[in-house]
Amino acid sequence: MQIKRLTSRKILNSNSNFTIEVKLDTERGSFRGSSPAGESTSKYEVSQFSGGLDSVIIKFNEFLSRLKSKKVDTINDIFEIERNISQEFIGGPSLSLSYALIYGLSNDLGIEPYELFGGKNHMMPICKVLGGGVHASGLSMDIQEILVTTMAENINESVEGTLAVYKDVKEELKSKSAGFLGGVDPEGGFVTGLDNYESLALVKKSVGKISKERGLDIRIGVDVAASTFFKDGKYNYKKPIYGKRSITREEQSDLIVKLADEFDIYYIEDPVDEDFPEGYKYVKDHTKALVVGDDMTATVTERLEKAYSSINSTLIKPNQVGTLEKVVEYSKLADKYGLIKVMSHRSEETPISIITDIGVGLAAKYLKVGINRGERTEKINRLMELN
Ligand code: 2PG
Ligand code: MG
Repeated sequence: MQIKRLTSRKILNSNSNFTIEVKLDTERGSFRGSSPAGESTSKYEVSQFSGGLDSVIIKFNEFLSRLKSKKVDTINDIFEIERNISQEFIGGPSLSLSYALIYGLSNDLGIEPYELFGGKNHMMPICKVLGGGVHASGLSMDIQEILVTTMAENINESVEGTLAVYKDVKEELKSKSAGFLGGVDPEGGFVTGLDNYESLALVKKSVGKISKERGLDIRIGVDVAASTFFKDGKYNYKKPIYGKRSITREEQSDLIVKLADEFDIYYIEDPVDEDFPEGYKYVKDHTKALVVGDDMTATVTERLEKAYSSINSTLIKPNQVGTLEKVVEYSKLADKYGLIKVMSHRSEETPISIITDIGVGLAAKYLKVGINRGERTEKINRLMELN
């Protein structure tokens, strides 16, 4: 493939903030890549637009114009381009460029984007049902996310079962939760007036009901995103949980183990703050759950080298590190340590479904995504297409 023209411009993301889109023109047509952002970011992830979006776009367009006529024939050629991008563009600009190149190259080669990353591996969805934390502007529970997944082998069956839980939760909220007005957070999770414990109890009830109705093993997951409510050595809950509001790191680790036990939680992301690997390890050693690093690991290999033994699973969010070469390296390192990989959306998404292709190619076991809102459903629809 030969690059005819590359340009970038600003577009809106799904959470009413601007991001960058790169458009690639080749002999065969135009291909677009755009990058997401997160509301609850790790301190270890790259900044998306160093120095502000508008000035970055002006400078990045100069860089892009220098790529004119360049030939890109393999994913390694994309990695080579990434290596020549100056640090100020690593983040939103670099990733948007790489995504546009992936779409252009796969089209040129007559293959699907995931084939540039590996084979057609089986990936299952894990979907958000209730939203809290910063995603709900601090108006709902402290836990950022309650999610649902299934033990089904079939993707459509899993999506249908998850959707049934999502709808059942909505019906329950309509009838039982006075403050519920039907709203969802940026990832499609319902925003309620319930506290952490009540929220888990509500989802557990729907999970039990739908599991029975469908003969399907459905499980609960949480993204505690504990760093978001950790301050000065304490986790500060808005409403008491097991009678406590402000607790230490050790108490938090115990509390999560207790919740995991009571609600049979299968997936636990960021149970404690990002600088407390001992807490992740404690939860891993005292539950049967997947204990998932997100803020602590931030898709950065050096972070994973330090923390791998405290988790059994890791999120992969390409924009946390900003280049596809580093994402592929991270994925290999996760494999080396036998970790389960979870490809993840961000709270501020764009409409492309490329993370589904990357997850399938890299053999992630799960795709963490919303089951409502177009920018999320596009990614699930792509997953179902690859079923
Ligand atoms: C997370 C993500 C996605 P954000 O914390 O895992 O759910 O949220 O993009 O806001 O970091
Ligand atoms: Mg997270």
